[in-house]
Amino acid sequence: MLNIVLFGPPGSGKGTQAEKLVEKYKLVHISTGDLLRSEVAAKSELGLRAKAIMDAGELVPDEIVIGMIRKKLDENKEGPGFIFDGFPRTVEQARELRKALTDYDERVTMVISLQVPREELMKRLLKRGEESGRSDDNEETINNRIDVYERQTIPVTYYYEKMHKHLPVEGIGTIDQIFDKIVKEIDQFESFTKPS
Ligand code: B4P
Repeated sequence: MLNIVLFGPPGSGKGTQAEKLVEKYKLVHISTGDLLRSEVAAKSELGLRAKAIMDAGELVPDEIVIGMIRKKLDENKEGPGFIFDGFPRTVEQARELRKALTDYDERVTMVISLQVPREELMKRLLKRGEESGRSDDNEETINNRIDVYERQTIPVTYYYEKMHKHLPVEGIGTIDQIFDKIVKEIDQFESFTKPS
């Protein structure tokens, strides 16, 4: 299996690039943000709990997110692999992902880590907020989401750096230019790590 974590701050292009990667590599796309938003839309108990947290720009508790991921892995265990988009966002989530994949004799292959400066993130998310009306895409919440990312999510990069799986990619430019850089990283990493 090819298991890719697509990592980066809010607005770095994870969701955007994940869609293109899924098409190219035929992987199963798991976006914890999308899963949570569908719970919110369905007004489920989990969704009602998650909405207030998401609107504040905070992270939903690890056990909720990990439960959702385990369910998705179980439903797709025969597949070609996964794109994890927006997950893991804490070191605890990264450890739990490792455990869950180990249960299927699998592991994270690599982490593509999109690098985008704060001003650009703010610009993109404010634009999306205007176009889509997403309730967490307003200036105050975006600032908090980026702060939360720096505090709670950046440590995940050190976790994967130690395993030599963290691959930074500059996330500035057109969507296609960034996609080409990501594909290059994936193919290069695969050719280095695959037994010949
Ligand atoms: P997410 O849905 O993951 O939201 P996001 O971080 O904003 O990323 P997204 O993928 O949607 O945006 P993208 O960068 O592609 O999370 C939302 C909330 O859910 C979190 O705040 C948290 O509360 C909760 N949550 C999710 N996962 C969790 C977890 N694991 N643990 C706990 N809580 C969790 O795109 C942004 C915009 O930029 C788009 O409009 C796009 O068109 C544009 N864009 C993309 N690439 C561009 C480019 N190259 N140039 C210009 N614009 C570009």
